[in-house]
Amino acid sequence: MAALTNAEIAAALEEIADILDFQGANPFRVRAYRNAARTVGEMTESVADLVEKDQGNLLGLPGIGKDLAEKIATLARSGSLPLLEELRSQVPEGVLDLLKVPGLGPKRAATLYRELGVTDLEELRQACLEHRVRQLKGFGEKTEAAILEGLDLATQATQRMYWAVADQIAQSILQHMEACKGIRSMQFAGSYRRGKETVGDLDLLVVADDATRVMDHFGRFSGVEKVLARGDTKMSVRLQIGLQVDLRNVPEESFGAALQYFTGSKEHNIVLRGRAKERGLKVNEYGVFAGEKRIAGRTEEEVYAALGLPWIPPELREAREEFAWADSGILPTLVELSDIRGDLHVHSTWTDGTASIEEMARAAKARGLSYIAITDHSKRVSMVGGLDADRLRQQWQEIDQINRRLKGFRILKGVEVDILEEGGLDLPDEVLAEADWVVASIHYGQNQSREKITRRVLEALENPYVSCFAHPTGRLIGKRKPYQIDLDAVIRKAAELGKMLELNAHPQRLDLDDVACAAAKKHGVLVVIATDAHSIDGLEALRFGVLQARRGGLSKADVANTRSWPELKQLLNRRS
Ligand code: DGT
Ligand code: CA
Ligand code: CA
Ligand code: ZN
Repeated sequence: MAALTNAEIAAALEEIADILDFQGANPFRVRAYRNAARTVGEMTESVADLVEKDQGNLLGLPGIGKDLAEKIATLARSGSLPLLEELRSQVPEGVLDLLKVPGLGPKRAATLYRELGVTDLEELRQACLEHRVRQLKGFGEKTEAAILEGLDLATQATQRMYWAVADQIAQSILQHMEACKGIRSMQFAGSYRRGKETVGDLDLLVVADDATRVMDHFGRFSGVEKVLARGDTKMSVRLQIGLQVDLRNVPEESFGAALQYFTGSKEHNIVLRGRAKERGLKVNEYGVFAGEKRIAGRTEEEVYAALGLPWIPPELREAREEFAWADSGILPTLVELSDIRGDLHVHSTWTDGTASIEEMARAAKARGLSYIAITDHSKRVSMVGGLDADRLRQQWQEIDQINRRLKGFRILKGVEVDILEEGGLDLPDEVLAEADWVVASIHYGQNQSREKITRRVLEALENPYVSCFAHPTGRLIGKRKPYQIDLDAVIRKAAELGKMLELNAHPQRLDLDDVACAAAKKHGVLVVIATDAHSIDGLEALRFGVLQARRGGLSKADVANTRSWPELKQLLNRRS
């Protein structure tokens, strides 16, 4: 039996934290499980493999002591954990979904459960609509309205999965399926292949002579909780982690057509069908047909060519501009991970990171990068020990020393300076002037009006020492809505002043999103793909950012950090 993936282990740890939280357990205990979930979730090496080699390996991970190491090892080996089973039996199914409603902490969720008997999101919606929530002590009309609004986000979050998590699952399914004899081709389609920031379900296509054997093998994948449906060529399962996976066995001569069809998007396919019709052709998941005759279908290239089109990268298939581009021969060559030369948003143990500056630098170098900017928080973020001018200058001295030791790599002296609630930056200009790279961002006053937030940001961009505006909308996918901001005005200002905008690559942020990336490109604003890594494994996020940039149609030239540092520096503050 295959071992659990990191994503599955992280989900189990997160669930323990949720239940403990809900039960009002000691916050430190809850925090320990959440931190462990984050550590495991961000790791690139398989925890199950680590455990198999030597359980002691786990003790070297940040925030994982003896007790947690044992629990993680049990999970990784057996796929379950007595503590989790025990906790699950103590709360009704569905009640934990309540915690996914933004602004609904464990205490309030527990009150709703205790006082109103609410056990899932639908019942909570009913309770809000019937105004029963506002009658509870400590809730009120405003809270009820906020919960109702948050419910939409929460419902989404229970149904869709972050791309990064879906990717871990998809890769372990592929690995499992590779052991099955007689599979000639195999590929995931759907939103996963298009690189959407969240994935509703996974769609796997195979070409094999013996569909029965393939489906039997598929059913033995360790993560399968339930077989939902099974026919001659199609099978659907639900995984324990909550994701559905559809598997289809298709004829070899139709593989390209099926791949095209099931990759979607639906909107892209509708346009494609229309174009086929104009040419007197028909296109479906079996091929392109002229009357009864199949004229294409084996490969995607063939399918697109039969319709007079070049092959279109899956990330662009959203019925936006891809057809217009294809027709005028200007489909962009999309940026690739290997184009990226440096990471310009990285934290260290000087604030809330878990690795030292030198460790982060060496890890980035090992990944093939040639520079990073250390951008720890400024003092306003007091919770994590944000840096004042003195500490920042001390940090820069340390960076000078490390730079002398490192060959073929450069650590830039940076800072993530907070844009203050009432406007202005958290550090004086004369300090910012000494930095190589200044990232400005908003952590406080996120509930202000659109005018106010936009004004704060435009002012920050006016500062001559600010290089880049980070995670521009502040959203957390499925968890926190973007703050009110006039992104168009921000993009225009950035274009005018030669400032850059960040595409924060963290899988829960991906901020800017694909549409905003395209808008930045249109205005000639350079996008910086940066990880905001708080740990060595956090550097992995670069590839999620690249995928989002590709969805926005960005080429190598549109992404600032595909350049060497000296080249990039020359473009900073260059007015259009
Ligand atoms: P998801 O799973 O919600 O993240 O999004 P998709 O895009 O993976 O959607 P899914 O799994 O329902 O279907 C996979 C692809 O199959 C979809 O992108 C396009 C194609 N498809 C499914 N249903 C239809 C349909 O009714 N019409 C057309 N033209 N294509 C469809
Ligand atoms: Ca899908
Ligand atoms: Ca599907
Ligand atoms: Zn940061």
